[in-house]
Amino acid sequence: MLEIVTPWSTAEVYLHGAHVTHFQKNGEPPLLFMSQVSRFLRDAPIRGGIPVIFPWFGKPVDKPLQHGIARVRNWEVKELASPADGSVTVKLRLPYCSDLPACAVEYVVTVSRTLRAELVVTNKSEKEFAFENCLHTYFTVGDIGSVSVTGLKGVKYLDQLDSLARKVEKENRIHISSEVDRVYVDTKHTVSVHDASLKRIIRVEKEGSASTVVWNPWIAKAKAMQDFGDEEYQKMICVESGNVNGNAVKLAPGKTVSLRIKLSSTGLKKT
Ligand code: TA6
Repeated sequence: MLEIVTPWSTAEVYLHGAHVTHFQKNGEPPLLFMSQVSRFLRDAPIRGGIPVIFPWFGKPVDKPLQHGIARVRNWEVKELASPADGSVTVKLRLPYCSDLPACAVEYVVTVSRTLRAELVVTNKSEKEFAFENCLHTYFTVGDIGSVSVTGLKGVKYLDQLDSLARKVEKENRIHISSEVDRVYVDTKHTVSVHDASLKRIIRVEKEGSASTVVWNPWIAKAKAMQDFGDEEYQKMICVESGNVNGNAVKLAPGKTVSLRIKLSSTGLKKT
């Protein structure tokens, strides 16, 4: 695990899954949520932080694992850089996987006042490589009941709790009062998490992403997950950025595609 310290923040990145498990600005609560009962096992994903989902999202019938293989493989450090501006950049590489088409997969994490992450995939094969990708980010909130999510009004979504029924977001401010598991499609919008309890607004900016997933497991699913505390649903929300379902990537031979997120936070405006 790499521990990163900058003049403004701290972060942690595990080589297992290229998994960012911690990012915290000095003087603020952690931005990323980590389950207190996460497993740290070779063949299991870490629960919390930013799981790197690649090359599929969810659990296709013909696939052995939920959410792809990248998050349960050991990545290699390709480069560490700490330029004069005080930021720290970590570049990781997914080693060759026999169960993947020939591709080069890199993940670049840049820590400063903000946290930036970029998943870069190059198709090294002779055929089109179709895949899904998603940076499945868990955010810390003070109390899920005092949270609202903006930036998705009018966006179409697939309701994972209703057999992927296609719906349209009607709310300017989405409040969470039960399990929510929605794949918003064809959206490049920045999404904000307004946390009245911690008095902060988290911004999730993205590039190279047409899908945003919003998830909170709520009570029953929280109890059903072994690596997630029964009450932890009150302290987190996932706002995930990627290309899933109908937004899956179709990468021509020799081409490269990037999925980028920039996570930042500011104090709530005094009203
Ligand atoms: O983020 C949406 C989702 O697909 C949910 O359906 C839930 O399964 C979540 O991902 C967590 O998946 P995981 O495999 O990490 O337990």
